[in-house]
Amino acid sequence: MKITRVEAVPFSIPYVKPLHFASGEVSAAEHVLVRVHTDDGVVGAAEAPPRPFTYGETQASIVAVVTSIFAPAILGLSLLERERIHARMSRTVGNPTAKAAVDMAVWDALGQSLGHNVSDLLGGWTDHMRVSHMLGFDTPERMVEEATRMREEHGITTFKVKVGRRPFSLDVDVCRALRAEMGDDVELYVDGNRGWTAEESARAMRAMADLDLLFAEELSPADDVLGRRWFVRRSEVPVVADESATRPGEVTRELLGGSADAISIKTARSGFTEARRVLFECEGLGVPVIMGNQIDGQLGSACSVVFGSAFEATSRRAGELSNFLDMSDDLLTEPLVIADGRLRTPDGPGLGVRVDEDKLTRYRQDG
Ligand code: MUC
Ligand code: MG
Repeated sequence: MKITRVEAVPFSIPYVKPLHFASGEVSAAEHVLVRVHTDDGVVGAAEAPPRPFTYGETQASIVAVVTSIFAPAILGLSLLERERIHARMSRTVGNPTAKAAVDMAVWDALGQSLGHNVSDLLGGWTDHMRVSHMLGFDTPERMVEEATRMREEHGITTFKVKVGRRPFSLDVDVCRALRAEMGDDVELYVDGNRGWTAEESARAMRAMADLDLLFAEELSPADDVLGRRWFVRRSEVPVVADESATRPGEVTRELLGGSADAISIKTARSGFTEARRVLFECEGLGVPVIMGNQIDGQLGSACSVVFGSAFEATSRRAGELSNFLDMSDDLLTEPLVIADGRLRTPDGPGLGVRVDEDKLTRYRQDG
């Protein structure tokens, strides 16, 4: 079970429907496939989605840090030494999605070597998650249309609505239209990606006070510490920290400083090893968690459901697992299927999914 090689393969798959939100937009999945090889021929895989507007990483920076720093740091270690692998990568600051992909590829290889699914190794709570679909910026009519299609085709009844940056009256109109057209049974929450000021956040939430929103995520800038506390004290709706709480230390600061009531856990930026730390910290403090999405492809979404279904606290709420539906294609041999509003945890050893080599050849960008 010794690590002999770590690969970082950049690939690009176009989106059929680009996603727009307050901090940026994504029109192609320009991700990096990370593969960890062992001396007994096992290959673990995970994907890193570069999000420069959130973490400063690019596709080229992920390839560079994985191949020039992380690979030499972990070669020769056993798959069982996951804490040592984590510690060696932690010597380098930042680069969260690059570290996470290496970590999850190691877990995938470990699961395959032991003949167990990673979800069972992590916690084995359940075999599926309810799915929440993220609605990007558009007109109220088109956002209602997309939500209706997601409910009809996939049974999804929980929606995260992107808000912020554009005039907040438009976002209020969107949420009002969704509640009116979709009815009282659907779950709605909003994510501002830091696009409003604290005062705008308060005004927008007052204007939507009758819409029974579940959560309000990252509405104002992460650095406006006092503004965020001011808003949290006034908000009737629980406030979720996403970009402001990407690591255990930041989670502590946000929660104990009174700037958040709940935490978004993203395997794409925490891997499984650090996502566990965030989860257990939140459980210890009695704080709700949501499985978030880093605009992942199917491999990344498989990682989210593997982790989310492993624990009671992460599977209690719908997880954001459906962005891959907007992509024109993907890398897996067996596509993930969302039906009856649920995504099943893939069966089988490791992550339970495999990369299709022909597809990788078609989409890889390194020659
Ligand atoms: C989300 O929850 O914010 C968009 C930007 C980002 O960092 O993640 C996505 C989704
Ligand atoms: Mg968010």
